[in-house]
Formats: sequence, structure tokens, C-alpha cells
Amino acid sequence: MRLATELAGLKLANPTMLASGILGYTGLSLKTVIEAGAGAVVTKSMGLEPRTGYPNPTVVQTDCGLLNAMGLPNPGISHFQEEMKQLKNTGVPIILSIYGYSSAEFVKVAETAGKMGADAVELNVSCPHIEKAGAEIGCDPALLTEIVKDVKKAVKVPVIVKLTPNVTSIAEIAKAAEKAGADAITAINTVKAMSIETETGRPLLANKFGGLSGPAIKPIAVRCVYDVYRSVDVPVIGCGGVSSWQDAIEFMLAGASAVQIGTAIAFKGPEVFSSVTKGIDAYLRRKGYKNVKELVGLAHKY
Ligand code: RRO
Repeated sequence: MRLATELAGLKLANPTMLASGILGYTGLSLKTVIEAGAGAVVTKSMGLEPRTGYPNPTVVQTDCGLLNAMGLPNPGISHFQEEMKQLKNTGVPIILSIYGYSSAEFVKVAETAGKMGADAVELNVSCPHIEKAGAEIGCDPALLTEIVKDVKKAVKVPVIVKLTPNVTSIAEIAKAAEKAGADAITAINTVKAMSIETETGRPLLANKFGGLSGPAIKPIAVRCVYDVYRSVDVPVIGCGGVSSWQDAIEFMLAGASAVQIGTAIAFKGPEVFSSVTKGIDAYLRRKGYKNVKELVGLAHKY
């Protein structure tokens, strides 16, 4: 019970979650992550219609992280209904990541997600390289407010908003999301970045720009969580470069109620969930904490 936590009305057996974007397309892959010990899972972002995504190369390995511009490939939200059948009675919250090009589209996708049994929706307003969706919304407090308000009116399940670090003040954007009714904030999506091949002079990603994830962005993500935690009252979910229990603890001390893990799965496999939770548990025991919630925001007393 030391690891059990809750956020936005969701009960998690431990504070680790699968981040959107990896192993999130099928019921079977999500089930693998649940069996590996994740406290909650988030699907790949899905929209109203199927989308092919960008041409290859869509992923590039850099010195300390992955650079991706997948281009939101997804089968469309209604196709996920079949996958949801595999995820009944797991006891682990299933969070559907959704995107849209307008408030009306977000509402339709969120309603469909609610009807198919999602325990929560995570609004992706932060993909760094999708025109007219993604970060263009997450950089515009007025548009973000409209979307969050409309989705809140349309669904009963908790609404989580995933923010981009590519803004002047993530705290101001988080405040706008909270005021519009967000039940929790996920910080952060990937950091806009690029890589160029020296011999040819060519950008490595077909899309030229992409989003950087992994260890390189952890200090940026920790700072964002710290900033968001002190500007809103709703729970914050940390995301960006978590690959060890120490990383998870660092995010919680900054103010995260839970942490999402993505890129580390590519390097360490789904076993990363049990190694992180075991490490957190040992830390709590060694330090004399009764529950992981006691850690949240402790760094703010300094
Ligand atoms: O699919 C992507 O290219 C993608 C998305 Br939707 C996102 O939110 N973040 C990211 O780094 N890539």
C-alpha cells in the first residue's frame, strides 16, 4: 500500500504510467505494459479519422535521447473499440490520449473515448510538429481554454491536459487549463528539436523537425513540473526522461503525483516499470515514509 496513489479520481496501485506514443496502439501491447507493472496506461493519441503519419525516417537516435516525428499515425478513435475489449477488468486505469483540429473535433473524439470505457482522456495539445493541432493549441491559452471547457462539458471522465515545454511560461498555460476545468496536467511532451547528417547536409528526419525525448530532456521536464506544481492545485503528472527510480523520485519531489515512462521502454523493455516501482518502494522504506504521496512537492520547502 506504500505505493498506492490517486489522482484526478483515478486509483493507481503505483505511481508509474505508460506515456502516450509507445506500445499504445493495441489492447495486447497495453496489456503487456499492465502485466509489467504500470499503475496506469495511456494510448497513442487518436483522432476522429485514421492518419498515416509522416514518411520515414520518423525516428532518429541521438546521443542521449530519441528524436521522433511520427506524424500522429493512428487508426482513428472508433477503431480502438475492438482493442478496448482486451483491457476489461484489468483494474488499471486506461487513459485514451486524444487530439483534434478544433474544439468540436476534440469533443467528438472525447465522447467516443468515454463511450468505449476510457477511465480518463488525456488531451494532446502539445505535439511539437503537427500544424493546426498539437502545440499550436497548447501555446494559445484562449484556444486551449475553449477546448478544455467544451470537453469537460461533454464527458464524465477526468480530463488530463498534456502540455508542451516549447512555451515562454508553462505555468501560465497550466493555469489556463486548470481554470477551464482540467482535472490534471501532464508535463511534458517532447522538446522541439532537429538533427542534420554532416556528410550530406540533410536533416535526418523526413519531417526535418521532431520532438526530443529521453534523458536529454529530464532536467527540462523536472523544471516544468516544479513550475506547474506551484501554479496550480490540480495534480501534475511528470513525463520526460524517466528511466530509473531516482528519476521518478526527483519528479515527485518537484511536484509530480505520478510519472509517465516512454523512451526508457525502448532501451530497457517493459521491465522498467517493476525496476522503478521496486526502487521507489525501497526508498520509501529506507526514509520511513508510509506512502508515496508524502513525497509530492517536498523540494518546494527549500
Ligand atoms: O506522433 C508524433 O509524431 C508525436 C506526437 Br502525436 C506527440 O505528441 N509527440 C511526439 O513527440 N510525437
